[in-house]
Amino acid sequence: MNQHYLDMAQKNLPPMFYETVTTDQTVTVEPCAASHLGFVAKPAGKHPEVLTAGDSFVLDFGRHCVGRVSFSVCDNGRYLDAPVRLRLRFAETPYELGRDHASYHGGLCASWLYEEIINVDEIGVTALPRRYSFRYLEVTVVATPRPTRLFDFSVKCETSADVSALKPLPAGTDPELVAIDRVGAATLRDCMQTAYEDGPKRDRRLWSGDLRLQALTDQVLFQNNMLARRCLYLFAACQRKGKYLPGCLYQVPEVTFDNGMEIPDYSMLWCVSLADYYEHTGDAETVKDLFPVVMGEVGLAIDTLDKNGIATLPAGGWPGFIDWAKGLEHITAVHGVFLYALRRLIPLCRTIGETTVAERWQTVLETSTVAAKQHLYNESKGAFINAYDQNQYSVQSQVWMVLGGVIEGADAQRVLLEALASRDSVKPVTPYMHHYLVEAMLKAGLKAEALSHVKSYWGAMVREGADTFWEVFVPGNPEISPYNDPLMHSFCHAWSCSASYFIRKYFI
Ligand code: RAM
Repeated sequence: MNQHYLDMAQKNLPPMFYETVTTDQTVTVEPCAASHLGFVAKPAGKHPEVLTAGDSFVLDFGRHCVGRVSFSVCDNGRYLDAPVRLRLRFAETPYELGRDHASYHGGLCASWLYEEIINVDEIGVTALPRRYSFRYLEVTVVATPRPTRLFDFSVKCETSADVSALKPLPAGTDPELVAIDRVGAATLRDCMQTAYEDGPKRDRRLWSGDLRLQALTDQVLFQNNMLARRCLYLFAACQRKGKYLPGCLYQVPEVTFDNGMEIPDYSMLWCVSLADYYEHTGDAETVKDLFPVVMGEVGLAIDTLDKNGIATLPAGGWPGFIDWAKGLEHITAVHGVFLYALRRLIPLCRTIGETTVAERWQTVLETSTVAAKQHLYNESKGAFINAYDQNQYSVQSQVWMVLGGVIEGADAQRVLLEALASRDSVKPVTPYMHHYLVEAMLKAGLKAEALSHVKSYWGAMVREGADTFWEVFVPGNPEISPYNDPLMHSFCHAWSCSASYFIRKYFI
């Protein structure tokens, strides 16, 4: 670990902001075939104050919250004759309460699902030690010595986003965009903790691919440059020789990461985040300080180009991420990410006086762009394919070839629109990949299509009642899940917040 980078990360630990949200309102959770996730919440008035064993209610805090919960207990005596035992389930969506946790059949550990049995020993205020990410709280009285009163439920919300910095959209903005932006901002706010977390429910971790979209969107929302700088330094501290940056890291008990994890496209996007950061802040000092890490990451990508000049994927690590679409082949898209990064990093080199590096990378960019046209484009199909794998045809490959600058203008428009319309192509499943689809549309000059995609894709989640944007969303296909069970999904997932970026940067 690089101690200087760790120290810089520590110096940039941002202040936290707190807000208390209280409620006495409840909902009932009901199956609803018309809703995407299959369950809806219906208002059901105030919660009962006096409860006995077996009683249960679902509190609605009225908004998505990330924080610590407290409540009061009393049974009209001066002491509890025996502990009050409660079962608590927290949920970001009605769906998570509609599902019985025992039916969970996914791959990730079930302990991510919020479920607590707590025993209250004394009357007065009970404060729960864990941080939860939720809107709904189901309370069930498992056992109580006498009829018990439960009241004053509150949550102290935590975020490193200064919500007072958030500017309202101009009067007259399309109300649909206002609604999408509001949900985007709530998503980012609740993922902004001591780092940009991917999801405060799960994984509660800093991922470099997510970081890129969070920091970019933060530039148009809360402008927490300190948090962006901290996250750049956290990854820099984790650089290893001969390997790409770990895709994610943990902050506690100390900064650490999984040694087996390297993700080539995420590594390139970490470098792009530094370029984004510089363009927004003009902070050349940070760029110079972190530039050796960029040199190492880009140098590794260049050194491992194959004989055709195409990116190779690390053996043993992740074969690239790109998207969670099942069976997705990565090489063409990863090569596109590499070119995209070079295009952003060459000007960055020049601004800090690294002109020789800039020239060297410019030559690589040119030869690697030609290589992509020669080896990854299929003339008879008129599209990019994964020529190194099974010739898979995907939207993901077209998007990254457009963003990498391999194809431009009317040709770029054609490959994108044809892949989207095709019945044979692999389609994006995450809002993360949809971000890059919209970015590619904008680059190709498809501004009207980009706007209508933001409205139809992110807007569909809003129409489904989302308070925050979801980790995975395929309209009409709620069962799609990288973890083999949507119950594990994070429903406040940072990489989904970037609709706000597009709205504020391009559509108002
Ligand atoms: C998941 C998380 C995270 C993402 C990785 C690749 O575990 O959702 O956001 O970056 O996958």
